[in-house]
Amino acid sequence: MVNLKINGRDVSVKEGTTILDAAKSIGETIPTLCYLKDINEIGACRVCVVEVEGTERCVTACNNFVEEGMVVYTNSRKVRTTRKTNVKLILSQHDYKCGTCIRSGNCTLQSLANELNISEMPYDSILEKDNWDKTFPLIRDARKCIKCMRCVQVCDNIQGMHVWDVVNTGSRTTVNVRGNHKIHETACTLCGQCVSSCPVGALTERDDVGIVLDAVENEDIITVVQVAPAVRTAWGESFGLSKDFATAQRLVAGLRRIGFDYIFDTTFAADMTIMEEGSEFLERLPEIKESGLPMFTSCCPGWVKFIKSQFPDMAGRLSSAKSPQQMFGAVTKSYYAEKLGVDPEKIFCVSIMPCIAKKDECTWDGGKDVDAVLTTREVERMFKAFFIKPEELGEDEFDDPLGSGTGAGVIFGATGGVMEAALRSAYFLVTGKNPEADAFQSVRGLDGWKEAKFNLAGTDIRVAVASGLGNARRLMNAIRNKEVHYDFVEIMSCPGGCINGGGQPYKEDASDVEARKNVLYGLDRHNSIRFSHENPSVQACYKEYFEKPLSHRAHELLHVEE
Ligand code: HC1
Ligand code: SF4
Repeated sequence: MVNLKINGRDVSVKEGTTILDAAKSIGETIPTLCYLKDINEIGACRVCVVEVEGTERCVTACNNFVEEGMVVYTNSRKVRTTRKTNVKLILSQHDYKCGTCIRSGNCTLQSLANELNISEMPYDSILEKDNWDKTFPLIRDARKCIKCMRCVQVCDNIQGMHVWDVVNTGSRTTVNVRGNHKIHETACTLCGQCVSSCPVGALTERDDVGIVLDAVENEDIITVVQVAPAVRTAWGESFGLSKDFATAQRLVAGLRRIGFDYIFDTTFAADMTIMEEGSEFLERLPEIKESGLPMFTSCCPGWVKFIKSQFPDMAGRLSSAKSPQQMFGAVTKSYYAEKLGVDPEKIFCVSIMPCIAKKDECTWDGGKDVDAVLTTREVERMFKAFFIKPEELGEDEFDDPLGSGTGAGVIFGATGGVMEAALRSAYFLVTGKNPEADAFQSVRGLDGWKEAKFNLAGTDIRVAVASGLGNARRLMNAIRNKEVHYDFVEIMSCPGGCINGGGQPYKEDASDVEARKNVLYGLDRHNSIRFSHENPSVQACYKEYFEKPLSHRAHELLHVEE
């Protein structure tokens, strides 16, 4: 153990502990800006400076380690002055138009400037030119980038995509797309993990609230909105609501106030996906066993973009089933339009997703199924624009019949959920009997790469589940090198799955993701129906319209062309 003093208090911590963590262990706050635990610990912003007795200059606390007998001050006059100057210098390269910034209210730099009582700026601003293509789903505003390097590190080290880099030299040094390419020329998967880690408003999603509200206000248009599984577990965070209070039903009540005509649940379509994908898996199983190569899930658009650009030779092993988002749009504009007796052209289908890549997915293959995608964060902005006070909302039910989903559909939002839901129904399809609902729970949990083996009526099924694209690449290379053999593989591009999607509220730390996961498994546990094949609305949809999974009509509307 190492013994030191922080702000006059004795501290004893393990060797190799940073000054930042040592201070934290006794409840002393050192502010940070560029720091991201285990991902970006480079002291670039110099906001976490502290004074160490015997050293002339302040040192950064995030990447300097404790030493025996050290005497540290985290908020001395010298520290405050240095820290304030450092933040002012950062502000001088930042377009601090907070009144018009999407991040206003949850921007780390804005909070810091307030906390440090910075009320005037002695330095002239030097801003970069902004020439980003604003039609792209991921927006970078060069005038707001503070060169903290978080996006570079997350994209390099967690996602392994290497989209961002330090570019230019000298005073023109900045962060931008590697090699000064245009973003659409890169393999960016739109996972949005860089956006989630940006501490300011330099990286955001394209804001589509305007086109959605135009549709809502147009009386000739029927607006149908679907809510993704993972949104229900996170939407209340930015309003400071507890998980128990911020239910899907309260979100529905808020959406109704905005004026959507029909409010449905993507979980319904997740159950449809299981029917199609589960049946497809069983149909392909003989070939899977023969080739020794698995079928991959296809519901995560970041992953689909990834496999197509990084492992194109394996893209044919994706399930042909559309994602729940796209299936929902297709069912709405066929089966449901027919039920309503309206022209599908009059329906404007909106999705609320925890994801930025879904904004891209809805434009694939002709882009007819879904018309606009809003992230969970955009819903927050929409509620604020309508002066909706979520803490005063009552609960309202989803509309029928596309508004009911099973526990199996809800867990889609967490890594392993699609696999577990698919196995529950595959077991039924093979044996005619339901398994125990929790029989496949070993694929749960936030580990980046999980594997399991189950017996389906005498056949061993080897499955793997990965989340985070760095893990996905390792898994794919292992499959390619024949180091591992699986029959069915689920991959989600965001670590932990959609609960940690790039469109979710900004999180404090990893425990937020764990809490979101627990909500989804709780909803599954308490749902009276836990098998996709038992969803009465799905059963009716097949009976009245699609006949059976993998029927001709199902292939036409619920699968992508192979
Ligand atoms: Fe997801 Fe999916 S689970 S991809 O994460 O298959 O975004 O929530 O809606 O489509 O259902 C996202 C979540 C979501 C789809 C489903
Ligand atoms: Fe990298 Fe994902 Fe950001 Fe694209 S969206 S730059 S892949 S982290």
